Amino acid sequence: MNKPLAIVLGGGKGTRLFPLTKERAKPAVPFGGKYRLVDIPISNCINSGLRQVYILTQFNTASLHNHISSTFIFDVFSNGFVEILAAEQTFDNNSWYQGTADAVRKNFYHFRDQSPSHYIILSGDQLYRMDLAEMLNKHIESGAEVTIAATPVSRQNATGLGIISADKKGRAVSFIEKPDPEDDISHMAFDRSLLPENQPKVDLSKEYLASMGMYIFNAKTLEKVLDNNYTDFGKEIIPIAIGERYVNTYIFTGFWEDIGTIKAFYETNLNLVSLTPAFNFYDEKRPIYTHRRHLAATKMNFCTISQSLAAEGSIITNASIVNSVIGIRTLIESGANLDGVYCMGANFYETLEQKKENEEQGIPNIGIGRGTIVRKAIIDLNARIGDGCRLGIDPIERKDGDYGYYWIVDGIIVIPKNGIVPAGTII
Ligand code: ADQ
Ligand code: ADP
Repeated sequence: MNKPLAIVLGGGKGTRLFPLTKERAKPAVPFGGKYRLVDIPISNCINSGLRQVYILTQFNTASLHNHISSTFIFDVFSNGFVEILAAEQTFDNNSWYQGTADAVRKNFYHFRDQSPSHYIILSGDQLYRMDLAEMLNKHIESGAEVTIAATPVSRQNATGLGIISADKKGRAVSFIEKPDPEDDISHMAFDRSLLPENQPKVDLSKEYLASMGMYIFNAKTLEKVLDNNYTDFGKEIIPIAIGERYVNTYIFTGFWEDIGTIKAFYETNLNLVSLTPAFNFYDEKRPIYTHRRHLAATKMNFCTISQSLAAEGSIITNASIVNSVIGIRTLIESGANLDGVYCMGANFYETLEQKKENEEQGIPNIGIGRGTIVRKAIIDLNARIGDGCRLGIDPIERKDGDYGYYWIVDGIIVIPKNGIVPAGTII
């Protein structure tokens, strides 16, 4: 009987999503108003019938632990689990995971206990909905030792990804990790007869097959290909395996987006509010699961809100909001004006006593203050944006960098978790 184990690569040092990963492990970064990044790969696993999932992360944080333990609870008969394996908890600090392959290798000891038949290795920072069971079936039918999920991309996008050249049957024959823009890779263009008929059509400009960073390995094969000191799948393990073994491709042409940088994260969140979002969170057959919080419905008093999402538990008063994602428990005060904002919301509501203390200390309450205007920003959890602030609206230079209580990344203003922006601030 097949016994696949899913392994979610939950992130290295998290520098690409900094400062969202300043105080939390990457899988716990809030996404889409009410989810966490890790909900996406785990939901794909559950919707594909995979219920044995490990999350590999450099470090665990209370937010990740709370989220996983209160969200993914299986009944006693299904043998399901979602377990976090953090480098710093299982090994000395000096033996942090050196890369994706190293992270998997260091945890074989846990995986072997499950006697898996296959390992399904997934990235923790991508948005997609894919039937992993179908990929596993194709992998088994093909007789391959390894299968790489691959998606068609243009030459321009090929630069940031691993590019696979495949033969007429879809077998991988060579691989280049992140080719330079100047490299001539035209010989790697794929044969369009490989495109699956039951999936969305592909634009002609997408001539190359990119690795989606998702792999299925026969369990014995993974043990063999990791029996060395190489640290990375994309840079080392996959190209070597292609040279030595039968490595197949599984082509996927549906929506798939890497959201591991601030820019991609911001754009993907804001795309959710477009009239026809690229990713459908409204699919009841294959939902994205998240923490059940039992929050009250969002209340809107005298607001103008258009093309925006508001997660539950928020109270929005006399505000104008367009093109924005409003996360759980967000309090927005009168006269606020948001455009192009992902506001993650808050972990808790402040009590009247806490609000009184804030006033005495001259600290704004959690939420967005009266008359504050915000454009093109990510506002992390529990941030306090005072009254009358103007963020991202005045014609001033905003160079990327760390400005203490805020960051600018790729031109996007980021207010870190628990950040305090005093009343009247102009950024
Ligand atoms: P990248 O995404 O650039 O390319 P990498 O930085 O290794 O590769 O990240 C892969 C996944 O592993 C991410 O989810 C990341 O968070 C996680 N990760 C990174 N270091 C880790 C560590 N030390 N411990 C645990 N998890 C870690 C890869 C492939 C490309 C492919 C793209 C598709 O190498 O070939 O095209 O993914 O996005
Ligand atoms: P994250 O930033 O990733 O959301 P946290 O660890 O800050 O995670 O929050 C986890 C839990 O801690 C939340 O569910 C919330 O109930 C609780 N919490 C966090 N901060 C406070 C606070 N200041 N007062 C009361 N509860 C809090």
